[in-house]
Formats: sequence, C-alpha cells, structure tokens
Amino acid sequence: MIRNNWTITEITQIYNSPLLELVYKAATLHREYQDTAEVQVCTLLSIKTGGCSEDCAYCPQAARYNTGVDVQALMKTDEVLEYAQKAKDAGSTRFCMGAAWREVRNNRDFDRVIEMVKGVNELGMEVCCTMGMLTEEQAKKLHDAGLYAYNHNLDTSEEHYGDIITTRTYKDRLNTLDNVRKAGISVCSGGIIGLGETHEDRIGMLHTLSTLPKHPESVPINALVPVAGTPLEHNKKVDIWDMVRMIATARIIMPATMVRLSAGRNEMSIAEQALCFMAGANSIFAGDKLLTTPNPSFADDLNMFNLLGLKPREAFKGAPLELA
Ligand code: SAM
Ligand code: DTB
Ligand code: SF4
Repeated sequence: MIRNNWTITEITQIYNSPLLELVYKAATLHREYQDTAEVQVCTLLSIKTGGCSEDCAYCPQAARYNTGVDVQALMKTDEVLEYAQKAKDAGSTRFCMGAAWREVRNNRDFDRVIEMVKGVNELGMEVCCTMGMLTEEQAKKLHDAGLYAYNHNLDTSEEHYGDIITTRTYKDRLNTLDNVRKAGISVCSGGIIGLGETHEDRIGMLHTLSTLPKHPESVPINALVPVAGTPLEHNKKVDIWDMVRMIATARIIMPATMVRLSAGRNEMSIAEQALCFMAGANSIFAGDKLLTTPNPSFADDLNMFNLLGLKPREAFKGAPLELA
C-alpha cells in the first residue's frame, strides 16, 4: 500500500531494523511493485557548468569555492542533442540536463532550454532538467515543451539544511517541487548522505519526501563526492552500509518510486552496487561524468548489467501523470 502518513517513529523503526532484515523487507516490496530485472539508466549532462551564486557546501560548482571547475556558458542545442543521441545509442532512456543556476532568470537562456527539451523529447527519451528554482509559469512552459521530469533535491533534513545552504530555504525547495507537481511534470527529489548529518536528519528527509501529497516518482540517493575546495572536502567517505540502509528505507516507505543510486558509484565495487540494487535501487546515473566529477563509463555499467543479469528499463514505462 502507498502511504503518505508515515510517522518519524515508524520510519525510525524501519531504518534501525537489523540490516539483513531491512534488505529482505525492501527486496520483497521491490518485487511486488517493480520489475527487479530492470534498472533505469539516466544520462546526466551539465549544460551550464560552474559559476553558481549559491553556497551549497558540497558543490564544486559554487563560484565562491576554489574547486578548479571551469566556468562554461550554456551549451549549444545541437551539441546537447548530439550527446543525447549518443546516450540513447548506449541504452539510456532518460536524459537529465543540469545547470549551475539558483533559478532560471534570463528569458534567452530559458528559451534555449525549451529548444533542448523539445529536441531530446523528439529523440524518444524521457527528458529531465535540474536548473534550480522554478516558478509555476516556467514549469508549465517546460511541461508544454515535453519536459518529463524535474530534479530538485531536498538534500538533507529541514533541521540540517541551514548548516549546508544559507542562500535559499527549505521552503523555497518545497515550493519548486509544488510548482513542478502542479504543472504535471514527474517529480525527482532526494538527497545526499555524508554531509555530516545525523541518522535523525536522514530519517527526517525521508519523512518529508514520503509525506508529500504524492511521492516523488524518483528519489535520488547521492553519497557525497568530496571535492577539494568545498567546505566538505574532508568529510569521511560514506559507508556502504549507510547507503544500503538509506536505499532500503526509501524503497519500503515509497514502494512505487524509482530509487536512484546516484553520486558515489565511482567509489563502489560491483558487489557494493549489487547490494544497493538488492535493497531496492532501480535507477542509476550513467556516463563517465556526473556533472563535474567522474562516474563509471557506459562500458563498465554494461559489464555490471551483464554480470548481474540486469537490463535497462524502457522509456515512458511509468504510469501516466495526472495533473495535481
Ligand atoms: N543548481 C541546481 C540545484 O542545485 O538544484 C541543479 C544542479 S545541482 C548540482 C543538483 C544536485 O546535485 C544537488 O542538489 C545535490 O544533491 C547534487 N550534488 C551536487 N554536488 C554534489 C556532490 N559533491 N556530491 C553529491 N551530490 C552532489
Ligand atoms: C542528483 O541527485 N545527483 C546528480 C543529479 N541529481 C543532477 C548530480 C550529482 C553531482 C555530483 C557532483 C558533480 O559531478 O558535480
Ligand atoms: Fe549552485 Fe546547484 Fe551547486 Fe547549489 S548545488 S551551488 S544551486 S549548482
């Protein structure tokens, strides 16, 4: 049953259950709600890199940290479409374009993104964007251009948020998610572990996501990629068991959602990733770069899929979205 009334106590009990029991329960629900042979392959492309005005403590693209990321202008539409075609040829069915913006402020840039969205949609891929805050009107325009999903992460709990980002609020994030939902776009929202948060913060973030009026259609779980020059560069590597616990809990409380094993795969073995799939992850970001940091290559992932008997999920398999 899909529930939106989870309590913190219930989620805490699930999260703290013995690890193998937790994985077993998550795997059982995964079989009930999803095709466990399938993993959604989403390719990420940074269409506008670096120079961002925000202060997200984890982010290599924030202008205020000296991370060595080259600032690049918005890419040209034909270059983006060429990359999308390559991703499609490699078996990817979702294409996610990321921009290092607080929000889309400039109409000329917005019009270019609209062109990209139309182009990727015409390739028959699910098109996703992540560009910061959106107004209701922008969300509607993106939907009309064929945008399938929008990624906007809560990142952490409301309580911990202020320690990580001060240039916008948790409420701003929730407002954008609401605008995306109202426009009939599929919601992709999750977070990062390894930011220095407590277990209660992780549970708090999962509580917020699982008590939204409708669960996000996808929930990315990122392990912090510590980048030199950011305030979190010396954070401890995320323990694989923490990743598994987080994924399994998300699978149990949001069984119909795609749970994405996101940043951090480059540091994981195939065996560790297999544990995450077993715990209910059924989506990955593919391509040898995430936005600015390394990720396994298409060839490495193909090898992993063959080894584990997994296949890429087809595009547009989710239930049709209803307007909120
Ligand atoms: N600027 C837009 C925004 O912040 O919504 C879109 C791009 S932003 C880079 C997308 C997401 O990437 C962030 O919300 C965060 O969850 C994730 N991210 C950024 N840097 C990361 C890092 N070093 N490790 C893990 N995840 C990271
Ligand atoms: C998400 O949750 N993770 C992706 C995507 N959404 C945009 C981004 C991960 C970025 C990791 C750091 C980097 O490569 O710059
Ligand atoms: Fe900017 Fe997004 Fe990075 Fe924050 S996470 S600094 S908003 S690109």
